[in-house]
Amino acid sequence: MLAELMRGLVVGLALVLTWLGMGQAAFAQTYQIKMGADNGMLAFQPAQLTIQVGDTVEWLNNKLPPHNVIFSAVPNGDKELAAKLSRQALVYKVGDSFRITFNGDLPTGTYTYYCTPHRGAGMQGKIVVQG
Ligand SMILES: [Cu+2]
Repeated sequence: MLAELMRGLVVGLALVLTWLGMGQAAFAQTYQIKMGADNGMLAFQPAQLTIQVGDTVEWLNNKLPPHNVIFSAVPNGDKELAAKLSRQALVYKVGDSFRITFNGDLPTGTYTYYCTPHRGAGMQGKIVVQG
């Protein structure tokens, strides 16, 4: 009797955890950052973004190319990760995009990045990933 009750509890708990996991996936969002603002400024738009673990960021080549995304700082000062996430290649074609999903493999915290050709013009951005 007790064993059956325990088994029922375990199955129930597993179902709830599965449901929670599915819920998280269902609520994961994709955010778009325009490279080159709509108003013609050499900027990422939005320049600052706060997301949750599991969310995806898409950089869209919007205006005034070429652009790229070089991570200058990532959580824990992980230079290897910064290099891995960076998109060195300049994006020339308007409408092209690339994405990064900030899943559980990537640490929470602050990611800062810039665009090489327009760094002097202040084209930089910040993403805060919350757990
Ligand atoms: Cu740029």
